[in-house]
Amino acid sequence: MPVSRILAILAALALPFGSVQALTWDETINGELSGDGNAPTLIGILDPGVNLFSGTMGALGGNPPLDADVWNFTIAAGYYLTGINLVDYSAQSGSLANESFMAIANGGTIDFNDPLGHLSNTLWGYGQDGFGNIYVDLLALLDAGPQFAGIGFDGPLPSGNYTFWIQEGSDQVSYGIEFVTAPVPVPEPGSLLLLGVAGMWSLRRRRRR
Ligand SMILES: [Ca+2]
Ligand SMILES: [Ca+2]
Repeated sequence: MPVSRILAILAALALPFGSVQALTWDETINGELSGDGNAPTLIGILDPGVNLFSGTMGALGGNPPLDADVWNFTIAAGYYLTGINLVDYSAQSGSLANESFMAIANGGTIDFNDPLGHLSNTLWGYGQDGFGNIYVDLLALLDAGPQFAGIGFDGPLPSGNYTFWIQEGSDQVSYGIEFVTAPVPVPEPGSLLLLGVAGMWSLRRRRRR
């Protein structure tokens, strides 16, 4: 078989894996996500790559009952959460001025009434980037928070169990949010070698003294 043919087959095989959408929760198919911070919808371990959550929350005109969506998920050992990306956000009223709320907590529950225990929380929606555009990097917004008290965190979220809560108070909002996981990189042999050389260097310096 010519090399070009083998390469073509390899490329065809690799393509579906490169564009694969892992776990998906669509409220119209998989059911309404929980509205109870003490009993979130249990998602389980997120798949490697993109995990899409889509649904609606709030209520038209802000008339109660307001739909909250809360889900619990686990980042597997050896992985971390590298992104929470907003891929869809539209208000039923057509308003472009909406600001919704989101919060994340460690563990199996999230307290709706006490933000002190939240890992982070903040407003999100239209206009968050200051130019009238949707600010799509929700993880960066949470990283920059908490906006309303809470613990705070830096960088990608490590493996563990988390509960995520989104809430809209004045409209009905349709959303699509991607949770992206990736393997925690292991040091490359080259950098290990460098560390080894650096270690020997410091040892030599110490011995010389
Ligand atoms: Ca919902
Ligand atoms: Ca709900």
